[in-house]
Amino acid sequence: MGQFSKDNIINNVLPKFRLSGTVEDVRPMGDGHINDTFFVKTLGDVSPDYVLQRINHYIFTDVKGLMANFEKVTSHIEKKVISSKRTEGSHRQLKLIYTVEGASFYKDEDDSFWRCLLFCRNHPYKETEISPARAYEGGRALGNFQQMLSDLPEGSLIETIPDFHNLSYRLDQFHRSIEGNPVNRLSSAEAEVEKVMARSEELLVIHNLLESGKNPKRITHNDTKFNNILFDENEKAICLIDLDTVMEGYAIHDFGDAIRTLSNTAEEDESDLTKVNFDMNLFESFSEGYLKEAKSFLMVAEIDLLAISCQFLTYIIAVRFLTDYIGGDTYFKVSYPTHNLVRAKNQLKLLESMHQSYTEMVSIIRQLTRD
Ligand code: GN1
Ligand code: MG
Repeated sequence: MGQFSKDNIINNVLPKFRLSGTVEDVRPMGDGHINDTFFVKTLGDVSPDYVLQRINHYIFTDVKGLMANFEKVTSHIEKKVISSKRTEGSHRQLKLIYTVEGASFYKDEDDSFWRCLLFCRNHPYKETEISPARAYEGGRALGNFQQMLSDLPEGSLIETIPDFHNLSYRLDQFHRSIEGNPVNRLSSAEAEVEKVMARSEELLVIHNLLESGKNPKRITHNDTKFNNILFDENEKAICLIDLDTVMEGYAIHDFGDAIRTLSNTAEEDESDLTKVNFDMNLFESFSEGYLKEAKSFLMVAEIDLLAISCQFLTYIIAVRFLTDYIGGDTYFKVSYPTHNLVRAKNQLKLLESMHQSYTEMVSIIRQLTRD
């Protein structure tokens, strides 16, 4: 559990929250690259289990604002769920557990920020063996999520990470890391640097199109890794989790990021690149589900960018992984020194595979959006 001992969590952190039941066990959970997440098991079957998270406040610098976003988003969705009277699909929601003092988070003496959620069971499945039915459901869940947040009043949410999917900014960071070369890793990443450079102009065109204002800003999730969608035992989506980056953004970012993770035939940090390929069937199923929900509110300018958004997001994340590798691993959690380089190589291979499939992707989106 890194620097957090189970005893410290049980004795000093959990008592600050309004939990019911007796804590039986605390263990690390999930594979997020930013926050620390723990599963809190309570004794017996009567009281619920919980998820405890230590928020990375070096990355999310305004924790108060972030938690205010969280409360607004979850309560807005909850109201929609209640009024729609729907019980299946993505119509359940994360539930915050307040501190005994009624706050949405607890700051301890070491300046760690903790929040607690009701545990929501994700029926386990293998990420490299996703069925088309699950992909379709995931697509619907995303479309539905964007739809439910579409009437949040403007200015409701703070920007938790400025310029998050801003490619021009990400490329500036990339160039700065190359110029600085702070830990002398540049020579071990030359081929990848070259691959990034080779696609920059072409993909900056997409960035410029977005900046030109033809695509409306919406409330979007911005971290739609497929494993941020929870599923029940019938492969029905429960809800989207990891809401820290929910803020104003572009619908296509969410679509592209979900496809980036779903359509990869290997895990994001697989080092054997022969295993990394783009899965067209999953792309098609997800797109079908997404468009079933989103076709009614998406503008033509957005639909036109759906296919390219997959390469766009894959490229942005590749740039971010490579920047972090060259810069000395200051952002994403790593388990070994070349972890970020391996992730960047993986994304660049996926990008290449998507690039080859692009024409077919465009025609699938066309077919799915034909009236
Ligand atoms: C981070 O926290 P996690 O692992 O869900 C990152 C995403 C990246 C992702 C790559 C706040 O998400 O943008 O796509 O890693 N989140 C943040 O796996 O930077
Ligand atoms: Mg996340």
